[in-house]
Formats: sequence, structure tokens, C-alpha cells
Amino acid sequence: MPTTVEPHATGVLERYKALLPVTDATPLITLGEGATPLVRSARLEAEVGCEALYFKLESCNPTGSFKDRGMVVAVAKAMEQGAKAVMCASTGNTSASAAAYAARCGLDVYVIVPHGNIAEGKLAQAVAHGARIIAIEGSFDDALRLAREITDRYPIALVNSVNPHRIEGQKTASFEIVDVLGDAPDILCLPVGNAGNITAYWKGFVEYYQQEQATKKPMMWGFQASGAAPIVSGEPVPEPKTLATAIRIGNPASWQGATDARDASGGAITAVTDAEILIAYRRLAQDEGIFCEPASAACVAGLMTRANSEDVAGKTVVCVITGSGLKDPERAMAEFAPELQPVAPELSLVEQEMGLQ
Ligand code: AN7
Repeated sequence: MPTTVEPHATGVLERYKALLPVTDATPLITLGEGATPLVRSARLEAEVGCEALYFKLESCNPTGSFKDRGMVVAVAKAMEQGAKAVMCASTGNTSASAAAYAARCGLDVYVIVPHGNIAEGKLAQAVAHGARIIAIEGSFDDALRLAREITDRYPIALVNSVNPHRIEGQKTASFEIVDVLGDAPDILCLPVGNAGNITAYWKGFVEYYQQEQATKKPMMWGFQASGAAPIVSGEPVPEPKTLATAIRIGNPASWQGATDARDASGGAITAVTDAEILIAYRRLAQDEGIFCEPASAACVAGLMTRANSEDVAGKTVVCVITGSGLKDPERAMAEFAPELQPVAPELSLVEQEMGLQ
């Protein structure tokens, strides 16, 4: 264990304060984020053909996504600077996380979302935490432009990943992976939307390497949905489309960070189709016991595809499960649910339903 880290401390700020922009004036707020499980694959590993495949279960964070790691730092720094309100644009998870931390800290919170393209569980979280929700007839990219304009004009802190404190917090996931594996993995797979997370992971791996906590850095394999793949095509997508609403983003704010991570790591950012995402979503749920949201499945879909053309033999691979399947129950029901026909509470009918007769 690196000496700079307090593994048993609660929360990202306390645990990694030596490696974060924490000052004496930073409130060490927490909802218990971070220290998420790194779980080895039960079935897909053999199929992919790598030495070891792990899933980093960021869905186990307090609001059910990786956003909490960055949000706790962004909100703490906003409070340190005297903010009374925070704001974000969001495809859902950022708004859920911002709403939770703002509620806990007594801040007002405004979230601006693309109407009709945010999963129900995420909206429910934002509503429950008392966020002021502005739905626009536009995309996430429109929402982010507006959030930037508003926060330029009013004393409201912007807590999207364009806020560098978000990136600082999110880089701690890399530290955890190295701490658990004893070194960096060979390949890190993750979905790419606004591209803050790939930027953050890379920053974390580079810092740990520089501090000699790791002997290598992973290749960064990022995956976009084919209908929302601006970094793959090299130009913004005016009307991004994918059922993975979390990554339905046409002009990522951290574009440069993503391409830097890709190029410096010898990695790649490629596209996966919605059909491939749904296959991985099903395989994770039914072969691994991991219920994630479709955007998270994109990186497993991508790994399964790339493993056909790239040599992964002997490699240790980590896939980041960015968000919980509970976020998007409608997708799960649409994908898996048979029409339920209730039967009378009689043994023979239950046996019949179970296929025992
Ligand atoms: C589950 O919540 O952009 O590339 O506004 O929710 O860092 O954007 C969410 C993104 C991957 C992509 N997986 O991460 C938002 C938002 C899940 C996500 C991503 C998101 P970035």
C-alpha cells in the first residue's frame, strides 16, 4: 500500500487528500464514495482470451455511478470558495450525483437535461434530492453550452467535468485499481461520452506511475456508441443517437483529454453499435451477475469486439462498469421481461409456471 493513502478512511477526500487539491479549508464531505469492488470475471474472461479480466464496479458508488468521485471534490471546492448553488448539464448521472451532494451540503442545485433522453432512475434521484430541473428540447451539448453561459453570469458553480476538480476526484479510481492489482493493468476499457472519465483515469495512472506506485501505464481503450461517436469520426455529431442515453453526446468537452490519453497510452477509441451494447448488457447480467446500464456495457461490447482483432493473450484487462442497471429499469424491462400472466395461488399452477410439469 502506498504510504500516501489511508485505505480505511471514509470517502475519496479523506482517503486521497494528499493526492487531491485538498487544503485546510476544504470540507471533507462524503457520502461514502470510492473504494468500489474490483471483481474478476466469471465467464467472459475465457471468451475474451485475456490473462485476467476484472470489472471495476463504479455502480457501487452512493448514487450508483462513477460521478460521485468527482462530484464530492467539485462540491467540496465550491463550498470552500463560498458557493451557495451548483449547476450541471447532464445525461442523468451527473445530475443525480450533483443533487445528492448538494442536498447533503445544503446547497441549491440546478440541473439542465435533454428532455426525453434521460433514464427514469436518474431523473427520480434528481427529483428526490430536490434539484431544480430544467428540461430542454435539445441535446446534452445544448444543455452544457447553456450551463456554461448561466454559470458565467451568476454566482453558481459549474460541476460538469469541465470543472477540473471533477477530473481530480475521478482519477482516484485508477489509484484504487493499482492498489488492488499491485500494478496498473495492461488495458483499461471504458465508455466515452463527454470524455471526462477517460481523461481522469489517464491522469491517475500517469500520476501513480510518476510516483512509482506502478511500473507501467495501461493502454486506454475507449468506446463510443456508433450513433454518437464524434471522437471516432473526428468531427462533432449534431444529432447524436443511441439507446445508451448516458453517452448520447455529440461534442465532448474533454475531447482533447481523450485523444491525449488514447495517443499517449498507445490505445484506441472505437465505436460499438447499439446491438453490440445490448448483447454485452445481457451477457453481463446473465453470465456475470452484473446489472449495469447500457452505456457501461459499451466497454464490454468493445472489448469483446476488439479481442477478435487485437492480441489480448497474457494481458490483464479492467472494464469500468460506470453505472448501475437500476438507473434505467425501462431498458431492462424492454430487453428482458416476458409478459407476466398472474396465476391463481395454487401449487399445480405454480409448478406449471416453473416448467416442472
Ligand atoms: C454510466 O451524467 O455525461 O466520458 O451528464 O453516465 O466522462 O462523460 C454521463 C456520462 C459513461 C461517460 N457511463 O463518461 C452525465 C454524463 C455512464 C455515464 C459515461 C457517462 P464521460
